[in-house]
Amino acid sequence: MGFQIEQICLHWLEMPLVHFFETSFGRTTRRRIILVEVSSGGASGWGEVTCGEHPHYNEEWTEGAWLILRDYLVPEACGSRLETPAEAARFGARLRGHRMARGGLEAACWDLEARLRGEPLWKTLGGGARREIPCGVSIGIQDTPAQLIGKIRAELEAGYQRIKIKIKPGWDVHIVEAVRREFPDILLMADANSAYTLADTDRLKALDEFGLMMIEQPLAHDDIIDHSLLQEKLNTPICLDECIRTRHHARQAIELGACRIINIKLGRVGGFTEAKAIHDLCQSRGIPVWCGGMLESGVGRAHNIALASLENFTLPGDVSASKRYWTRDIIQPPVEVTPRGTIVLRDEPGFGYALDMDFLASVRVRQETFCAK
Ligand code: OSB
Ligand code: MG
Repeated sequence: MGFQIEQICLHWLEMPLVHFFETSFGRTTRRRIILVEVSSGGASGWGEVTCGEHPHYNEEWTEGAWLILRDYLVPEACGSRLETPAEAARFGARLRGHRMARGGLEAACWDLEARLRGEPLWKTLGGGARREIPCGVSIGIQDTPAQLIGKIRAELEAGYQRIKIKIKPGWDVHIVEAVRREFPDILLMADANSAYTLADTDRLKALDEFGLMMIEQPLAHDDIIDHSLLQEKLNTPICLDECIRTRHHARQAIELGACRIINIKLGRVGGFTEAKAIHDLCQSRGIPVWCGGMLESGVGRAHNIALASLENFTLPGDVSASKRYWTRDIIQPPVEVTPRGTIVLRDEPGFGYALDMDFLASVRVRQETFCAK
């Protein structure tokens, strides 16, 4: 199909989270979210920039992403003709980093293509390997272990298939032990967000005892070699998140034995084109993948659902119901999870949900439109 980009609108939203989310790098209570709206022929496609409010998960943050979009990506994209949405991956290809900003624009182009074709985004992507996406939850560091246990119980009762808890030095072995004692048989994993070094090998090795599905990104955000040394020592599979930004990193990590599982995040890798390439590579090497989350609004959430319908997303992802994050989401209906702990794919064109434009306008604090004549 293809299209010419006639207009791009950037929307900056601010929305409080239902509950704070704490990782080894800090606590988030309010999200600042950039949506990218790309228009052509009377239709609009939407993408979400998934960076945090501060450059702690990676180097990107909302304010910086806005400038990268305004000063680099949007001027390059405006007026461009794309034959396929995969060509949108070229926008910003000469920049170093800033993949989440690029990914927001790229995802909007995929959504627009799907809408122009009148088909669901999962179909445009070549997904739909399953009609229901298996879902897990990511539970942040809490103020007390009892609060964590209570939250886990509530999520299990809601049907979620696996539980991920965040760990950091001082909130790790005894916490995993307490959770295991309470829930001996659940699918359980831990995410360290780069809080450890090889000097902590014994501490991480102590986690082997608790039958975790995986430990996510224990070491530095940009390291592959030390993870391969650590993986040799652990029985628990390592899953890499932060340090896999491209198919090139995925290949290096697999060849060095740095992980046995990869978390694919649409923004972190710069969009659907790179996400699909990493997915395909992992599939050919027998490495299962799952879809990570970045506390997205309904737009990014819907994109994650489409992505997670690709064949090799065999493990439950961090893709969960809107109400875990927002009292009101910007899409209609909100994303809901079945009692089986799944999200059912939708057949509407594009990302599959309607935008609640009135509510979106009420949480928008900044907006800029480009390349309209
Ligand atoms: O490491 O997976 C992560 C949230 C913000 C930054 C990093 C991470 C996360 C999550 C949340 O784990 C996943 C979600 O529920 O969206
Ligand atoms: Mg992670």
